[in-house]
Amino acid sequence: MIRILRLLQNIPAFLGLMVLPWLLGSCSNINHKQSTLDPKGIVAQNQYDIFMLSIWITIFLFCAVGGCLLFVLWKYRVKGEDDAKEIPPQTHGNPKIETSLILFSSLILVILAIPTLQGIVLFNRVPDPNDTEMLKKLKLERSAVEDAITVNVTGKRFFWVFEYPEYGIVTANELVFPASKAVRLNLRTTDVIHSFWLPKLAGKMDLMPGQENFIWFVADQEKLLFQTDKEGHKTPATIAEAMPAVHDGSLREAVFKDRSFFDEFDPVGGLFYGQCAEFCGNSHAYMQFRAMAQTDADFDEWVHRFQSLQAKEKPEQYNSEKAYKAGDTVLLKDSSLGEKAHREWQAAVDVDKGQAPEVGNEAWKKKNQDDYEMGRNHFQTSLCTQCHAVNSTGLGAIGPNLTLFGLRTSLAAGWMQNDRKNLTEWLRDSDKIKFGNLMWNHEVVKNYQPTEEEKDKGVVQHPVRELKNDPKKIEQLVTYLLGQN
Ligand code: HEC
Ligand SMILES: [Cu+2]
Repeated sequence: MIRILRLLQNIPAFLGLMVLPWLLGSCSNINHKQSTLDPKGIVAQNQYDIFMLSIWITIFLFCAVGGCLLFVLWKYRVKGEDDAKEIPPQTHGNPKIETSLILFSSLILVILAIPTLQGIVLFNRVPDPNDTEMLKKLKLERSAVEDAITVNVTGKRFFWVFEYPEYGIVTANELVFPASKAVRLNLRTTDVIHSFWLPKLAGKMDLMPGQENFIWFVADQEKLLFQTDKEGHKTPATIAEAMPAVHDGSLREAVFKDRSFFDEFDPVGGLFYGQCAEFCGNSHAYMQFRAMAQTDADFDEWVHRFQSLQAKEKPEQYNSEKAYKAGDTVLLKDSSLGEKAHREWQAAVDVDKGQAPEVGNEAWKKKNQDDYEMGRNHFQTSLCTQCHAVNSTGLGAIGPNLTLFGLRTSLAAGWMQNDRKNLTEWLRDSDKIKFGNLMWNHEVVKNYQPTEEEKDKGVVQHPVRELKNDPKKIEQLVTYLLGQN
């Protein structure tokens, strides 16, 4: 009986032994998308080094204390029947051992404190370009910190706004940056506390209401030059392969190729995955983002494309009193697209006064396909413009900026692949995909009062919630949105 009980006692240990290989197995691929143990930049590397130092110290302590314990258990074990009856001499304390243990523990704390404090200083600001000693120590080029770029990051329930104040441009959910430069991030929130976590590059920092926090990172270009297959096997890659351009859609192509959205490994070395790491409401887990390293030339081109769209004057209504130059764009009502709908026309040559754009007039060309134009019109009439800016910065907008949205790889804050199918689902019923999201649940939508005209047509709620009854409209909106590229 006792034997059986003894055996039963060992079951947890047996189970533990069986689980161990599985646990170790899951640790073997530490280069998955959001791994802290796969640093690719100086700041993350620094945090990793401190972490590993404390790991090694704790492993040493574990072995030292455990070893002493085992040694004592073995040395003073009961050897014979008589042994058990004799009580060993009783002593109280040992000043020598105790003092040396205190000193030793303090020493360990000091060993941990020095790099930690150094790390906090490093984390706190981009190194001074004139501090050559520091730059040498960090193996950083002077230009990397001298030409550092600034991004104002705003956390909103449940997505991210990325503003580049030096360039006057705004985007959302995908942070594009030059791999050769340091990136300063000013972190703010307009609602609750969020936390910016970009594990492979920057670590983690909270965004607090009424406070501006700060974080910076710089990628280690050498470490980005690889590609990863679906199983996590890495192969070396050229710059173009590791950092495909965002501005011409190459990165989008690379990410979508032979990859399903939830695969564990990032296909190219220059792509990073981030996450909100502070519970901020029901869709918190889906508040993700991406950071994309680019060559200097590709980054400049991306900025240039944004600038040309976001600074540009909106096309004006056609005015018959005005002459137009080749390339000018105007808006003119076109009932073939729908009641009250407008079309963009582009002058093919210089046009005199009074030559209104219309089909058959060679001087003007339709700027876009009909479906795109209809989508653009729905975007106004379905009140998407209440919350979204397209081709303008619209910094205070309630929703993500949709300029060049067709170049983005992900949808709904990194939560889905940005393709026709998912975008259609999103517009049909976004609450089903991302429960609690503020495109469906914002008070602007919830408290919407239809106009008399809308009531006559049977509309009872905000047009965003009516979309599911109109697949054609959704299709045209999708064409318009993905056409922003
Ligand atoms: C009440 C404000 C509001 C209205 C109206 C609205 N949206 Fe949104 N939209 C949002 C918010 C907020 C998000 C971010 C949702 C999230 O990811 O949590 C969003 C997200 C999106 C996204 C994904 C963007 C990204 O970066 O992933 C698209 C596309 C989009 N909306 C299109 C539309 C279209 C088309 C309409 C009109 C039919 C529309 N929205 C109307 C607030 C709104
Ligand atoms: Cu969150």
